[in-house]
Amino acid sequence: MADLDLLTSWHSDWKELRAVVFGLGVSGFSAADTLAELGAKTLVVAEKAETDLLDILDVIGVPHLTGDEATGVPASVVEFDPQVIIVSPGIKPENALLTWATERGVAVWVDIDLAWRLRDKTERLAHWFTVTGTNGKTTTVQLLTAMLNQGGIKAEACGNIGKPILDAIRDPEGFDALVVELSSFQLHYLGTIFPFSSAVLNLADDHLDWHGGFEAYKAAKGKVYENTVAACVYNVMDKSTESMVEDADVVEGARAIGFTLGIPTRSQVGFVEDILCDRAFLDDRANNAIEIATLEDLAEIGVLTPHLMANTAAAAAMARSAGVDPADIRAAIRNFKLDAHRIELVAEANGIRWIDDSKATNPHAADASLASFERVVWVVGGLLKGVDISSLVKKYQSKLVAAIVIGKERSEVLNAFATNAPNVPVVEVLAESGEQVMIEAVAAAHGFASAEDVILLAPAAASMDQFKDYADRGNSFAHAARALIGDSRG
Ligand code: UMA
Repeated sequence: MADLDLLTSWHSDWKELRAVVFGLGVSGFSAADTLAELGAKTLVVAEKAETDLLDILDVIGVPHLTGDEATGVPASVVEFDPQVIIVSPGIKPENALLTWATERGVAVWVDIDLAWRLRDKTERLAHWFTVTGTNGKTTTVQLLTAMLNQGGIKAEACGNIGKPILDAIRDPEGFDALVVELSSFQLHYLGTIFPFSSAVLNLADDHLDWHGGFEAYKAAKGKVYENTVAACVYNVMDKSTESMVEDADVVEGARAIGFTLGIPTRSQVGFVEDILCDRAFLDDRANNAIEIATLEDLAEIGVLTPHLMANTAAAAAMARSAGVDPADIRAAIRNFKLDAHRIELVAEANGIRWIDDSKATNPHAADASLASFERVVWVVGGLLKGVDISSLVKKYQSKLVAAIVIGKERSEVLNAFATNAPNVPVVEVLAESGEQVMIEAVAAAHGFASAEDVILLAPAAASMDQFKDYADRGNSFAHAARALIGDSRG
């Protein structure tokens, strides 16, 4: 048996460790592959798994249990007698195997914990910049990565963004900085790490069914600030993020740095008219500020929305905490392009704009999207994840030309309109799944729109009930819209 307390380095002796990797998606596979490389005794347990991943496990000699064999507390796991379970973030905490582990005193880590212990693989010991929040995480992580790289700090984006952190850790050259997007799931399981700088961008209802309520969700997000070394970056316009910083135990000398769309006070980054300014990382911050960029620079990124401004301010604050020069931050902003499906203009004809914000998988994101336009035909609905959209419907009823409701289960959304916006015309899309949903949704939306209107896909819900993922949903919308208006891109 290995002593877990001694396993704090890539160069420790991992051979005696007995580890179960629970889940074989992206993060589970990277954990199993890493443990195999370290020579640890590893068993993979996954209810569902792609055969090509299982084939690779066979090649590298890692045993696995799948299907029925992997449900509940499998006898072979009890026999294997693990010291630690590396859990995939999507697995719910009340899972039987995790309950068994906790009762037996078996440690439960997420891949981020393993990565922290292994961070000294190369001589380049990267600083970690951790970013969470309900919305804007991915854009902020990408912006910060670009700013650090522009400033000569070799940085890589990883974590919930899609590249497992253990893949970044195992890069042969290593990095000076890892910009780690953390989901509330990963944070729920996370143990102790020491981020250089950390940020919670905002907090609103999401994933409440997974966490079992808002307080538990908030508690998970707040963990991102624990043990921060240099800067805890919070949202001045969202008091709950500031209170999380106040509640966190940080390393002595760490500073609380706010970001805001308003005028920054001391120790904040924000906007003075159309200039993004730093009043945090300069000696004379009582009387002075440094110009970082203008709104004209930010508009180079894409449609200039309040949340894009907020994400840029947050990323700039974190980059400044690492000493990146304002001129490098401005250059990174000017060269940056948003990913697809984030308030993306996908078609335009007869003065009607078709906007794909399929990434708006919760009401908070859809709120930011709806706030950005005047008159909207709204394509809404999908997997609601235990969240209520009534207040959103009420808030925007006056700018809604019509609502087109998609999703397998539509009654909650339909009720929200009937109760809160009875005058808004509502069309229910009856197609079951895939392309056909969007063909019908787009035709219905077009029937209501006139010049100057926006037809907005911002579903406020996840996509998996009818589509492969949010990208598939957005692509289906774009294809159907272009086909309808005769745009040859199809
Ligand atoms: N599994 C079980 N039992 C369960 C649930 C899952 O055995 O009850 C197994 C499945 O059979 C499968 C594996 O677990 O083998 C899937 O694991 P996972 O769902 O944790 O997904 P990964 O592929 O490991 O991807 C995860 C993140 N997914 C989730 O948190 C759901 C990815 O974020 C992340 O990019 C990746 O790790 C790398 O760090 C995705 C996401 O949707 C993009 N995140 C949510 C969000 O952003 O809202 C939180």
